[in-house]
Amino acid sequence: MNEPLVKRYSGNPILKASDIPYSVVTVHNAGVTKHNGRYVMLFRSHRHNGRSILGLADSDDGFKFTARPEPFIVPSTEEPFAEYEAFGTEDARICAMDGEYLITYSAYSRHGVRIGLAKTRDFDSVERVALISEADMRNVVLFPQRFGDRYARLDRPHSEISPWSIWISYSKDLIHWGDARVVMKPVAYHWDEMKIGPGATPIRTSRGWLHIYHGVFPTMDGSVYRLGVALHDLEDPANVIGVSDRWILQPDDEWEITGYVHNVVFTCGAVPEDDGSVKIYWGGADKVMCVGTAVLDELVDLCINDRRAPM
Ligand code: BMA
Repeated sequence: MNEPLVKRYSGNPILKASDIPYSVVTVHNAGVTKHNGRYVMLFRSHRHNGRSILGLADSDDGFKFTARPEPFIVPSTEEPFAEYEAFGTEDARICAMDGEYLITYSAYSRHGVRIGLAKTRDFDSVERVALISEADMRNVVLFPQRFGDRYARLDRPHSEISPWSIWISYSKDLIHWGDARVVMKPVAYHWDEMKIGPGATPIRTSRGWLHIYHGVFPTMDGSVYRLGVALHDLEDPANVIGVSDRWILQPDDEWEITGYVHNVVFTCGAVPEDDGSVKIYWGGADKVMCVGTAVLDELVDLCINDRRAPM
C-alpha cells in the first residue's frame, strides 16, 4: 500500500506565526471543531518567553484560516487556575457535547503539568470549569457522548516505571474522575515504542470510536513523533478493538522535519465530514499548523485488518 492514507493539503502549512496579529513564535497543536457550519481552530503559540497561550482562528472551508485579533485562553489570574497555569496553557482539544464545546488543555506551572477544563457555547467567551487531573498528566480527550450516566476520557499519566501509555477514566460530573485503567501501551521496538498519547477527540463511526493518537520513537537524533489510529468499542470504550500496526502520518514535509522541535507531527483535532472523509489537523515541528484528509473507513479498516495488540 503505497498511496498515503492521509493526503496532505497542497497549501500547507495553513497557519503560522506571521499570520497572527499578536506577537508569537509558533502556531501548533490545535484542537479544531465545527461551529455553526464554520471551522474553529484553537491553536497553541509560544510567546517569546517560551510559555504558551491559546489563540483562535476561523475558516469557511477548513483549509484557509484567519486568526482573531486577541488570544482566547491565556494563563488565568484567578485561583485556583492561576497557581497551575503560570507557565502556560497548551495543546487544547475541543469536544462538542450537549450544545457546548468542552475544552481540555494542559496547564503548566512549577507544580508540573495537569489538565484544565473550560467551556464555551459560541467561541466568543470562555469559562473555566475546573482542574480535572493531578500532576503529571497531559493529552486528555473527552468522548463526545456519555456511557450510561458517565462521561469518559482518554488520558496519559506520566510514570517512571512504565512507558507512558493511554488510560481511560470516567466521571459523572466532568470534574471528579476515576475508575481508571490502562487501555493501550507502546510496543517494544515499534514506531511508538517510547511513549504514546491521546490525540484528536475520538470520532464515532459505525464500527467503533476512531482515535488518532501520537506515538514516539527514540533515535540517535532525538525523538520522532508520528500519528497512528486505534478503534474503541462503541458501547465500552475501554475495550480497544484494534490498533493499527503502521503509522498513518510521519514527518515528511520540510516544516515537519525542521522547526521549533524537529521531526514532529502532533494532532489535537480532526473533523469528520458528511462524505465519509476526515480532516486531520497537526502541528508541524511545533511551529506551524497543517491539514490533510483521509477516508474514515480506510482508517477503521487499518485498525481491524493490520493490527497489533493494544498492550
Ligand atoms: C510533547 C508535548 C507536545 C509537543 C511534543 C513535541 O511532549 O510537549 O506539545 O508537540 O512534545 O515537542
